[in-house]
Amino acid sequence: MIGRQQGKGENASNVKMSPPVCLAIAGFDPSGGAGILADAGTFRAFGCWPAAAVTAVTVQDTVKVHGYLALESNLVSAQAGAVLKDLDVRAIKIGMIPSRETAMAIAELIREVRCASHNQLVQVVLDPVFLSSSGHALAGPSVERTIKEHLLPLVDVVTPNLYEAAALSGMERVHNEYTMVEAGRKIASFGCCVVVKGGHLEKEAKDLLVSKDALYWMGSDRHEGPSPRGTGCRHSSAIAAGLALGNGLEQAAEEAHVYLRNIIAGQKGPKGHGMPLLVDTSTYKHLDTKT
Ligand code: PXL
Repeated sequence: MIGRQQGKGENASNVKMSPPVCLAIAGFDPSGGAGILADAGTFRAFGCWPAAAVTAVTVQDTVKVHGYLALESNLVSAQAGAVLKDLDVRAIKIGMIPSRETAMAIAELIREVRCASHNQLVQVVLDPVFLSSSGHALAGPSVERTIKEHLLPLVDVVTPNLYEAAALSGMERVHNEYTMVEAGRKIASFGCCVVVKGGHLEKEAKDLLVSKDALYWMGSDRHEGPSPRGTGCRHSSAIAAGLALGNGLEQAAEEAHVYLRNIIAGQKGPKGHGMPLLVDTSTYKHLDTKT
C-alpha cells in the first residue's frame, strides 16, 4: 500500500514544523536548466523538501536536446513508491513522461495515493511536457492521448502553455485571451483545474486559471529577450509547492506567476552557449545581484 505509516515517537507538532515534501516525477536534464534539478530548486525556494523519481535521462545542454533514454515504467513506479511509502508527500509534480507505459504507471500510482488513507491531501500537478524549450520532442502522440484519457481525470491541476493547450483541447490554435478561455474550459472538462500559461502571447504574459466554476486571470508585461530554459518546470513546481504549503489554488497559482515573473526579469544564471538559465535569487543570497 502506498501511504506513509505514522513513525514511532512522532507527533503532529513535529510533523508540522518540518518542510512539506514535494515529489517530482520528471526527467533529468544534466545542465540543470529544466527537469528535476529545476523542480528541486523551486521546491526548495518555496521552503519545501524536494524528492524526485526520474522518468528519463536526457542528454542536453543549453543549446539543444541530443537524445534521451526512457527508464522502465516499473523503475519509475518503484522510485516514487519508495518515497511515498516513507515520507509524508504533500504534493506531486509530474513532468516529462517519455512513454505510454510510464503514463499508465503514473496513473496507477496516483490512484493508489488517492486510495491510501494517509494521503488524502496529496495534490497532483501535471506539466504536460511534449516539446523541450529548444523544440525537441520529449513525448510521442500516444503519450498525449494517454495523458488526456488517463491522467487529466486524476490530477488536480494541469499547466499547459499555449501549444500544449491547443494539443490537449484539440483546437487548431490558442493565441489570445478568447482561445485561452475556450481551451482552458475544454481541458477542464476532463476533470481537473487548468492553468493556461500565456508566456508566448504577443503583448502580455497573462496566465489563466480555469477551475470548475471560475476564471482567474494573472497578468504581467511580457519580458523581452531570449526565452530562458525550464520556465514550465519551475512554474508547475511552484504551484505544487504552494499547494503543499496548504495554500488554495488561486493563491498558489498567483504566487507561482509572480515567482516566474521575478526570476525571468531578474539575474541570469551561468552562461552556456544557448538559452539563458534562470537563477533563483532567494537561494543565492550571497551573490551580488547588481553584477
Ligand atoms: O521544459 C520542458 C522539459 C521538461 N523536462 C525535461 C526537459 C525539458 C526541456 O528541455 O529536458 C527533462
